[in-house]
Amino acid sequence: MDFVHRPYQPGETIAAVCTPPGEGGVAVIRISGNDALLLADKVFSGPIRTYRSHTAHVGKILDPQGTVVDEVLALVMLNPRSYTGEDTVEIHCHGGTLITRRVLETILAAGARAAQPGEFTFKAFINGKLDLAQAEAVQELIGAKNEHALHSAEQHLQGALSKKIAAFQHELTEIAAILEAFVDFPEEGLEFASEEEVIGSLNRTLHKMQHLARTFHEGKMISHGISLCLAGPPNVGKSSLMNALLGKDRAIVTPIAGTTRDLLEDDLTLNGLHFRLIDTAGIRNTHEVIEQEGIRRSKQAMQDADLILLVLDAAAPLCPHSSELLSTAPQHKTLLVWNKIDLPHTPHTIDYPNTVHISAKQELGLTELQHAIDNILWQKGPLAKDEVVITKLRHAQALSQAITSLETLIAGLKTGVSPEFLSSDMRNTLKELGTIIGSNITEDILSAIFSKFCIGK
Ligand SMILES: Nc1nc2c(ncn2[C@@H]2O[C@H](COP(=O)(O)OP(=O)(O)OP(=O)(O)O)[C@@H](O)[C@H]2O)c(=O)[nH]1
Ligand SMILES: [Mg+2]
Repeated sequence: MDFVHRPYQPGETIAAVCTPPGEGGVAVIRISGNDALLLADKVFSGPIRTYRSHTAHVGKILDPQGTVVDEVLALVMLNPRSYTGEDTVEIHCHGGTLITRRVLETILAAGARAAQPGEFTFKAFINGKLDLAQAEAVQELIGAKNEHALHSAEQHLQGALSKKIAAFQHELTEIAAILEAFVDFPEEGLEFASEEEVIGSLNRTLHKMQHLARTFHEGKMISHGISLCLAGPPNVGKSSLMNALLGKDRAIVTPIAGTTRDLLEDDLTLNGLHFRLIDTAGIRNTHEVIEQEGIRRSKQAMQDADLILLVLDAAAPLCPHSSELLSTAPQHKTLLVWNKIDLPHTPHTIDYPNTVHISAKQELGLTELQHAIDNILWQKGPLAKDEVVITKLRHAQALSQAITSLETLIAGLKTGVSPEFLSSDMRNTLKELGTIIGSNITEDILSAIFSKFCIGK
């Protein structure tokens, strides 16, 4: 990530294609920087430098010999009213791969530098148009694969997460001032507030921070999707259930036990969430080498999955493998699915926290299954519409560090540790909160964040 590390020239003019590669009606090339208008003026047929901000103009892109490269629409956005906060010209040209490249080459030949991945958003960040959490939300918004993820990314982009963090910082900064005074004049004790008031106030902020941190459970599901593993003994109908959920004939189904040998994956959207569905080989004792490897993978998949559908045959007696799976599968993430209820059967009397009865073959009970999945996932109830959730591991880690420092600070106040320690804990708390929105951030973290962006964003 060159542009983060090398001495950055803030106003340098860069250009890149912002639309996805391939053929389309239009492609957009963005030019941003101090010389954006000057450069665009060199290649555009009209007097771009005289255009008012936020106006669009039809014209031609001309190469240095005056040959027409393409007929385009030029959109002028003067600083600071642009995405990057700099003078920006967007060229809307025809959306072919070759023609787009020619237009871009003409602009680069006129003196623009090719933009690095994420560099427009990086400019927006350093020019104060977006804080870091908002810049990351841009990437989230582009990558959103379900309604929940989109909603959360929009919220973050509008600054909902940043506002929460800023509110924590604000509340803590007031106490920090009291603590600093305490460090300077320890003999006078805590001034302006009693110790109980300070502890009470810190605890209130701590609880809000803990509440936000806990939303990472939901946030992860929303942004990364959920891995859902179908596991169980052979022949119970795991692959049949995979097919029923997907609504297509994805996995091979036969009456022969041991049909599925390998992991089989597909994507599924259920109730606005993205699932990665994984069908596995039936678990049993076998001497067959291929099947053994399949079973090893099944067990690994169960461990890695966010959620397990443990499928058992309702119409057959409980086999030793079923009993073993029932006792070893982690209950908090396992839904017991009794399949084949269309066949004559006496219900098994097994007490398991989350249980449903279905027939994958006859597609009975699938709605109940969906509800049961939802209940396990949203154990704390569905998200409130305006609930701000943490979706990024980076934010979750920083928040968790901030919480730890704050807890140490509160414990220290109660036990009367030396004031220097208190203010050092406070500084750590504020520092960690700051990294979420982009203060005290190192170049390496910036690189890691912006290198995930695509070119043109
Ligand atoms: N009657 C009835 N038969 C079912 C049902 N679900 C699956 N079967 C049948 O059970 C047999 C095994 O189904 P699969 O879906 O291949 O079972 P599996 O668990 O994937 O089996 P392995 O891949 O061998 O581990 C097939 O003959 C299915 O038609 C059901 O709900 N009712
Ligand atoms: Mg199977």
